[in-house]
Amino acid sequence: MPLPTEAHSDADIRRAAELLARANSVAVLTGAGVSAESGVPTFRASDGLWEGHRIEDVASPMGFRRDPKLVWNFYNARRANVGKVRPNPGHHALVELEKRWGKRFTLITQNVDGLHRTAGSQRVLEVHGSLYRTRCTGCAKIEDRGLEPLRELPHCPHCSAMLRPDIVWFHETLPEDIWQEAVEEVADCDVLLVVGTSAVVYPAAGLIPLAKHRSRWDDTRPGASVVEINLARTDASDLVDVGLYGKSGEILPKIVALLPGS
Ligand code: BV8
Ligand code: ZN
Repeated sequence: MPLPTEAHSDADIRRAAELLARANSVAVLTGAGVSAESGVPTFRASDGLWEGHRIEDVASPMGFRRDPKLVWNFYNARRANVGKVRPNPGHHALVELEKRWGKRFTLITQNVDGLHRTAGSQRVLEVHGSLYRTRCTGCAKIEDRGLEPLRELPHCPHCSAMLRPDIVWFHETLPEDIWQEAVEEVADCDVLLVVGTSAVVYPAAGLIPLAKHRSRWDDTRPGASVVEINLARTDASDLVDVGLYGKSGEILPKIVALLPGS
């Protein structure tokens, strides 16, 4: 786990809280880093998920066609791990923010671990799917199976075709309705919080320049203020207004504590 090379001052945290306090609508984009303190390995960290497996082998339609058992072992292992972990203060702080902004708050996550929902977040746009759901390769039925242990090669109880995780793999398009909603909310937010993501996977990472540069194609809307919370700088750091470098489980609660009425 890279040690934070950049630090942040209390003044930076206050600036982030002030930007939020003035915001009419808020959007948040999270990645694996927000779940790291809960014990869910991130993708890029040295002992990260992909180490053992090439991305292509375990998170792509080609990989599933080639070796569905390997792919299900990978996802069943992640389902089992998620069953052992709890949301951390970072997840809970985002629940508090949602309570303040209500419908004018949008939480967009690349994570499939379901920890935002487990923490109590109501409106979570899971743009890359969820470990909790299966999708049938035959009748396309999507079912929430919770975290019950699934067979090595689970089949559909309705049409007995093979099931796959209801997850967006590389080279697959994101769920249209959820993605459209995410784009609309980011194109309309006053503040975008970018938490625990390396901002390298697209189109999700494209939401950051969208928030920042939307005035290019809608001059009535000045760009949103972007706040990044990460252990270290990322591919998006040049776009952000406030960079808070440290653990999201420590920084997010500090921001909430500074909001009026806290
Ligand atoms: C698609 C589900 C159309 C699976 C995932 C444009 C440019 C370049 C490439 C592309 C492009 N457009 C499309 C591509 C190809 C590809 C892509 O982006 N490739 C990348 C690798 C360059 N995108 C796609 O394939 C997408 N689909 O484009 O469809 C299409 C259709 C047909 C044909 C062609 C095109 C689909 C992308 C979705 C894939 N599925 N997840 C699963 O989970 O198993 S992506 C997966 O990886 C995650 O969901 C997430 O999105 C990404 C990992 O990123 P992070 O979550 O950010 O995690 P990471 O480990 O990288 O970073 C963690 C960060 O947290 C670090 O910065 C670290 O410092 C920080 N951190 C750690 N601890 C803490 C912390 N921060 C704070 N506190 C801490 N405690
Ligand atoms: Zn079926």
